[in-house]
Amino acid sequence: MKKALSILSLLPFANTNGVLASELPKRPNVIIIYADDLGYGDLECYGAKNVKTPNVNKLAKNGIRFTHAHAVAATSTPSRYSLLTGEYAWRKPDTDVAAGNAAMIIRPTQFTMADMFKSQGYATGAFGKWHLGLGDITGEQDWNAPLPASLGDLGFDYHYIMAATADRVPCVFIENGQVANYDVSAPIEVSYTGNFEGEPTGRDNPELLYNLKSSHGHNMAIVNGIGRIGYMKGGGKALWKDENIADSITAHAIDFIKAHQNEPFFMYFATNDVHVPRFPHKRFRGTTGMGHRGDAIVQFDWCVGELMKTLKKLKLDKNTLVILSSDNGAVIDDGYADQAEELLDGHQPSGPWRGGKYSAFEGGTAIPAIVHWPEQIKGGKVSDVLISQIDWMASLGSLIGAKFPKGSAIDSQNRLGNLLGTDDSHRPWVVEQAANKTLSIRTIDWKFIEPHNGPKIIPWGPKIETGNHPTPQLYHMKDDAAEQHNIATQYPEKISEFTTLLRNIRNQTEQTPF
Ligand code: NG6
Ligand code: CA
Repeated sequence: MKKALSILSLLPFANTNGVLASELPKRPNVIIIYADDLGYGDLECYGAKNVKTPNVNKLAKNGIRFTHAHAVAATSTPSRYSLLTGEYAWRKPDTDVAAGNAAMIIRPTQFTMADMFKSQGYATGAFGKWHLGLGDITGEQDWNAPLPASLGDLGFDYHYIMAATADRVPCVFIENGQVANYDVSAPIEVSYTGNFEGEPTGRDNPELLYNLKSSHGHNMAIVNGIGRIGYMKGGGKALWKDENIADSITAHAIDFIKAHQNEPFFMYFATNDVHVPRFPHKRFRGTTGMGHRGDAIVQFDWCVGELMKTLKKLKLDKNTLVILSSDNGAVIDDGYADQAEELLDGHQPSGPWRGGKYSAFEGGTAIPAIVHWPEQIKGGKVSDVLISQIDWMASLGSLIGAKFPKGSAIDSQNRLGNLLGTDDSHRPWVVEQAANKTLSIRTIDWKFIEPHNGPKIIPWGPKIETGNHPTPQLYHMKDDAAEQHNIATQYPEKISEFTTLLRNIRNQTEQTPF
């Protein structure tokens, strides 16, 4: 980490000895652009052929594109929990894919990435998909009043978010702890146990699914002609239109940038794209031959372009650190009949990796990651260094000189040099969490998957290999990146080494630097 330190010494908050404040570069703004279910192979700069992503390509060209970056988990809620707290989600109960009426999973007493930026004088904002619960008690939220617990309690000065996912009720935006654009004439009720009298459902009224039909699940409430998970009543003019979600979160994010252009800001910009229901705005429809899924990637790229354009216009582009990534790997059919599979035409959403979203194989957590910061990063670099999103909190914390309260972010290590391209040493190991909570360890050379007795293919819809096997699996990633040849029986000493390492990590109760 030596070289990283030399960069830090240029920065005012790391070392101000003997230098006038006016001579120092300004603290960088930090934007995390967090796509949903965007696979390793979904971007042009990662080899995608059937979709153009010029705005993301430009970030990669002028920044660092990582080829061995990992989300912490193969689904959204645990990945986001870990990114925002620096703690493995599997340490904490109730961090699996959350319902739309889950209580807020990160508790206000926890030190979050937003708290960290706020503690250093940053303005902080969250936009788009949340999926980490709201309010104090699951199922007890009154959506017609300010919520008793929301992102304001987690260090965000401002938020404009979706409570969970676009396929889960309530289908309304939450702005600073209350329903945005609230419609007094249509009080909102939400349930994940039973329907409200007189409300149609996808199951009983398939003729009302005029925008998208489901392929599995998604047959409860109908909003905007699309079946959802969970039941909902009311909402009126506050209900979102899926085709406008990208526009809406982008417009709010741009307003936030403009409002805070004269002070450092941290923005968590989490898109709904390319999660289901994929229903891009009509100006993106048909821009690829891949149907809604491909067009949603173009819509995502457009959002990136709008944010970058705004930064440029305000002359903030040079000193804004942008990190673009995804919360988990790719899925093709995730429950709506959007022809994602039929129209692939050779496109490989997971790139070279086996499996996809949900999976213990690499496709579950191997994700695109790009870091862009013209003031400090020369650009044009492709980095093969092994990194994990678990470290982003400690790394960004070190960049801004934040102090961590004892017991916070215990799994997050400062690997800032990796992110800025000054340190190419691999993380010694990365822990990956599959949807069924199977843990794997990835090193640059090896992949170890702990045993699990479940089915080989997800039994409830998506055609994805789970990675389950009743005995430990071991792959030599240098020769077998596609995890085809399980060589566990040939290397008993490796199996015992990884089993012990995983046990030690599981038992860890405080930060233990490598
Ligand atoms: C699944 C949903 C899927 C998606 C996923 C969570 C069904 C049939 N499938 O249960 O569509 O919402 O949960 O995805 O309901 S995540 O990216 O937010 O983790
Ligand atoms: Ca996701």
